Amino acid sequence: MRVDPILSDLMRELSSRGFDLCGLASARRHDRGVPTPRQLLSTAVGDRLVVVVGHSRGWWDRCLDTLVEEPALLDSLDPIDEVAERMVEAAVRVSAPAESLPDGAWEVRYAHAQHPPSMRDLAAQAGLASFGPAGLGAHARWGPWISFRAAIVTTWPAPTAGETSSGPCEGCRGPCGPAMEEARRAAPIPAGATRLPLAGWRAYADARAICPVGTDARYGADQLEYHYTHGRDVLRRALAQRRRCSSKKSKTRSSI
Ligand code: B12
Repeated sequence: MRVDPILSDLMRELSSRGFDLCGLASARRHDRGVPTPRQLLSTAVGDRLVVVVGHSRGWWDRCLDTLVEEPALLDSLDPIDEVAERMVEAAVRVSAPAESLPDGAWEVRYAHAQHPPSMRDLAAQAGLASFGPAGLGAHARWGPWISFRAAIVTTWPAPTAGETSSGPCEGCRGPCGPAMEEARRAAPIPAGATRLPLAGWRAYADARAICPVGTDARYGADQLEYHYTHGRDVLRRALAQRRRCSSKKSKTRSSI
């Protein structure tokens, strides 16, 4: 079986769903640094190629579109995580039908799962982000306004070496470090936390916004608040706004 056509199809399918920040990494290299439940491979198998799935600001609109089409998703535990899962699964299904793969199916590991892989490690390996003094990943074009959603563990051999792009944080002693320290002082993160302290989220967001790279790619107000708080009310507000915009557009169209 030839890897390249399926891989290009997969990248295209991911990109058509708004995942505009994808790359390749090695499962074995990831596993070296992380504890067992978060590892991608069992010790019995050789190294495998991992497709790292992330996005910049634009993906939010795709999510809202999906939620408008399927409002029942709003009742799920975390609607945005649910949309991410549906999109990644659809991309895999369309580009790599199970019957074309040896040794059974691929495994998709989500960034939001209970024992997630280290998306920071995978993003660095894939050359998608460099890490600055605050530990935030930043991309040359989008700065820190990027998120990582999933790792698709394929049955293909891993790339022999990781990407070597230096990224925008290389040599930067930028303002994010002190700003993030300030946020951590103002709203300390308790050990084992799975959410940021709600009262302090703006300080963490400010530490991201202080980065001079990708300022035109910052998340919009609702997107930002949701990323930091996961508030369902934020999502409802964003959807209401979207409906208002589309009804205004259709009124304008009908009056032309
Ligand atoms: C759990 C988690 C958290 C916990 C962190 C607990 C802690 N010990 O700090 C909470 C909810 C508090 C949190 C907060 C934030 N997180 Co967080 N977090 C995750 C998540 C879902 C899992 C991490 C994990 O267990 N990985 C598995 C282990 C093996 O890998 P690891 O990389 O060693 O994991 C450690 C670090 O990643 C650290 N951590 C988690 N988030 C962040 C963010 C920063 C800036 C730093 C320095 C460290 C850090 O916590 C992990 C456990 O110690 C990841 C997604 C993922 N799967 O990687 C996102 C992720 C790492 N977080 C992210 C972000 C943006 C943040 C915040 C800046 C804002 C936010 N949206 O909440 C803050 C900053 C907090 C900080 N430490 O300064 C992004 C980073 C993207 C980027 N551009 O760099 C990720 C990749 C999520 C995503 N969808 O993109 N996070």
